[in-house]
Amino acid sequence: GKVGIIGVPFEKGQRKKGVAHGPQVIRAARLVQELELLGLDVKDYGDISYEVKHVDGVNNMSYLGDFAGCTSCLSEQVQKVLKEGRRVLTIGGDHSLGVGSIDGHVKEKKDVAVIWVDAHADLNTNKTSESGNVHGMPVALLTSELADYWPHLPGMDWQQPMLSIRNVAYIGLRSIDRYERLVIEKFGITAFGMEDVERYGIHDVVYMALSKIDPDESKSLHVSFDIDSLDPLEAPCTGTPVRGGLSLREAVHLMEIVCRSNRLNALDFVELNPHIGSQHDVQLTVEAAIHIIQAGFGYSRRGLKVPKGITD
Ligand code: DIR
Ligand code: MN
Ligand code: MN
Ligand code: MN
Repeated sequence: GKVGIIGVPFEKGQRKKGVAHGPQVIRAARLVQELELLGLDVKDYGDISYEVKHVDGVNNMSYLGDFAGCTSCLSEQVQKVLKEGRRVLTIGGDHSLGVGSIDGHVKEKKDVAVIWVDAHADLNTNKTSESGNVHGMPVALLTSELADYWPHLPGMDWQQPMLSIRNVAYIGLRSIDRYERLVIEKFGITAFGMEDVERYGIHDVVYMALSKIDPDESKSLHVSFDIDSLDPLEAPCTGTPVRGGLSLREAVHLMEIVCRSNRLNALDFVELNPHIGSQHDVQLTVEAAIHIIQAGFGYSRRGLKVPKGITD
């Protein structure tokens, strides 16, 4: 298998400094080497560099020009990596980058299903957001059913929402804003919160999510993984932690199941902020990140198979 890594040191989708250093600390934890140990051909495309779009602002949407510049560049880069026959690992940065990575994936593979692993639904528009932070809006920007709820967004004309909300499933939810809940109910969005993980277990939750968004087992899969889906006891370094989250074991198993589908073509890993917490906290969080990413690209807790030709 072939994998391409894209770093996105973007942090203007929210207000806390430090998320932009996510790619750097995850690479420093031997990301490339760990993936190579799985027998993968890994190419690191480095961090994206983008130009800020100088556009008129939009009410209650911070740094629209920066966001538009970053995500349009990321979309292009994701298409390029997929065209080279590689699965894409995008490392953030905050979750607003999902607009670029998923747009690129959909443009390249057309039929895409998304698992959004997060404590939050990221389903606000500029009209419903209480924060004005774009990292709380990517799902609403990406999905065609929600297109009518947006004003014209200068700088975002390259992005026409081509993903149906029926092809999106949430796992890990436990902090949903009032209007987000309304939207989830109105459109019957597939959403598994922590209550469901508690009730059914992570294994069944992942299979139920996949059977809803990809019943024919034919779509190209995209996992957009917000590290705040994890319990802050295991991943403390993130901007908006919420108690009572997924265990690292549950997150790893989620990724193992998706990996076994052989259709995981893109993984976003976002919201790790190494400027939050102690040095020990950062080490815990980065290690958790590495384990989750490894599981997504084929690491087996049963031990790796011996390659053919070594034993015989
Ligand atoms: C909140 C927080 N729903 C907002 N969202 C976060 O700002 O829209 N997403 N933290 O990850
Ligand atoms: Mn998020
Ligand atoms: Mn979140
Ligand atoms: Mn280990």
